[in-house]
Parts: sequence; C-alpha cells; structure tokens
Amino acid sequence: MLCAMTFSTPVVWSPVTRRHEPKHEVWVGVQTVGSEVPDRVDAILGAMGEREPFAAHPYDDALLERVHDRDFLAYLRRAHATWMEGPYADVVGQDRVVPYFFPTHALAQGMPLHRPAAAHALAGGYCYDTMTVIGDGTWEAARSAVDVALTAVEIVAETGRSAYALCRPPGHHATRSGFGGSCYLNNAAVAAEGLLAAGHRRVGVLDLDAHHGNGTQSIFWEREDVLYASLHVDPGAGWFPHVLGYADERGAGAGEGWTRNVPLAPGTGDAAWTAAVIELTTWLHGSGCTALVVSLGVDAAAEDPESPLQVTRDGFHTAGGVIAASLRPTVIVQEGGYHLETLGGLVDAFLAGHEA
Ligand code: SP5
Ligand code: ZN
Repeated sequence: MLCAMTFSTPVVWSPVTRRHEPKHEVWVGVQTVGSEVPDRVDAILGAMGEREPFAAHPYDDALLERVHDRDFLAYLRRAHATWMEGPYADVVGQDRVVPYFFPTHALAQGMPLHRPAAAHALAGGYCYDTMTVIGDGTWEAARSAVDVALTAVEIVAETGRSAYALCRPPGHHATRSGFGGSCYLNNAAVAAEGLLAAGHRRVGVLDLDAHHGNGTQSIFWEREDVLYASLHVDPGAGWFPHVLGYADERGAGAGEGWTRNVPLAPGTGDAAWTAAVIELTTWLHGSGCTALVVSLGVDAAAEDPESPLQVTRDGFHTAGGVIAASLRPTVIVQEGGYHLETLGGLVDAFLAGHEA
C-alpha cells in the first residue's frame, strides 16, 4: 500500500563556505567581533537531521555575470592578494581589506573621479560600509556560495520541488557593483537568474531576512521578469541599510510596480510578521511568478543580536508552510541569522513547516 511520504528538503552546502573568516567588523570606528562567522555553517548543518546533504557542483561565471559587473568581480577576486602586497599587514597589522575612504557624491559633486592607486582607497569604491572585510579565503567562500545556490537551482529544476542552499557568506546586500552588510556576491539574485535560465518566465524573490535586501532590490529594480518582495525592520527606525527598504520604493521603468517593501516596527512578533509573509507571497503568486527564491535570513528571531524583531520558531514554521502552499518550486537561500545557539533550529523550523 502506498502511503503519503513527507517531502524532505535536500540541503546543498560546500565546506569552502567556511573559508571566509571576517574575524572582526569595524562599526562606528570600533573593531568588534565579527557576527557572520564560519560556525554558522556548522550550527545549521547540525540541525538538518535526516535531510539529505548534497555537495555543491562547480559552475562557470555565466549566470554570475548576469548579476554582477565584470569589473566588480575582477576586483573582488584579487582584492585580498593586492592588499597583502601593500604595507598594511606590516605597518598596522591589518591583514583584512577594510575601506577608510568613500568616494560618494559628497566628494565627487558630479565631477569624474580617477581610479585610486592605493588599495586602501580603492576598497571604498566597491564596499559601502566598514563591516564587510575581505580576508584570505573570502573570495573562495563567496564564490562557492554561488555554486551552492546554483546546485539548488539545478535540483529544483529537476524535481519541481524545493531545495535549501546553505549559502555563506550571505548575499542580499550585494549590488551589481558593490558589497556591504556582510555580503559579497548576491546568491539569491544568481539563483533567480538560474530559474529564468531553466525556463521560468517570471520569478519572485521573497526576502525574509530581518534587514532589507537592498542589493537584490537594486539588481532587479528595472526588471519585470524578477519581482522583489521584502519584509524587514523599518530602516526609518534607524536600522541597516538605513537609506533603502521603505514602502514607497516600487521599482522603475519596466520594473515599475514589481518591487514591494513591508517595513516592520522594532518589536514586531509572529502575528504581524507572518501576516506580511502571507501578503507578499500572495502578491508574488498573483503576479504570475512560477518559481520562487526565498532569501531566508533568520535574524528576525527574538534571540538574534542584530535585529529588534521578535519572531519565534513558530513564526518561521508558519512561513515555511505558507510558502509551500502558495508557490513552488522554491529555492531557499540562506542569508543572515547570527545567534549560534538557536540559528539551526530556526532554519529547521522553516523547512519543517515547508515540508508539512
Ligand atoms: C545579511 C545580513 O543580515 N546582514 C546584516 C547587515 C547589518 N549589519 C548591521 C550591523 C550593525 C552593527 N552591529 C554591531 C555588531 C557588533 N559586532
Ligand atoms: Zn540580516
């Protein structure tokens, strides 16, 4: 007799994602302990139970180059080696690339800027904060996270069901030509391109991370084939990324109306958070998306040190179920989540809700 089997989500990962070790992040001029640490990978893997792990396959740069500028990719690939040729490690003991100079509009005032010669000046042309350092292994880890995402896309394209990509470092703050917010390469955006390449004509990105995914939003801002929907702590209440993630951002040009943001007040818990998940999932489904990328940050959790949202395991379980009931196939891409003791359980709760 046939019995109904519960679907078990395949878990794609790569040991290379552990190679990025930020060690520290500079915040308000102070060196603090890094939050986006390699232990996150093991915390999540340790909570995956019976789910089958898959090692990522290598992919060429074709889909990555649809998301990021070639100049940006060339910079990121070489940034640490170039930095180590400079005197920084000897003079100040700094073996990570950390920008100190930012050629923003405040400096340029509309004039054309020359490319800086010094590595310590060049970094601020690509990196928009002081928290997202580059060390030995950062490029290899970030590039392997893209392979993790693309392997999950391939599984989803074959099965028509869901797969979980244990990407690290995260990606949703990375723009076409810039990085920040602990993100270097935009794994979720590459996954969306992968789903388009697999034949989907309209793909939704649902961003559950506690922070607005400004990178993903910007990459698809003027596009109608990838819709971006995000719920996150209100940047207007003082939270990263500060200048983007407001409800009035709706896309432009061909993408006009295809971006949606739901900013949430600090302290928001399960009820309002899951209501926003339902609202945005329903919108993506109703807009004709035939596949979904979930940017699964679990830093909206009450225990998380990086956000004031108060979501519980129940909230993540409910979100997983809501998404499964509405829109498949789904590539679930790991973003933030920093409380090592509860991180794995939160991802497990989302996947269990998704499998139920
Ligand atoms: C992917 C993701 O969740 N990125 C988070 C980016 C927001 N980080 C803001 C950090 C603000 C300062 N936190 C102090 C931490 C001290 N170690
Ligand atoms: Zn986050």
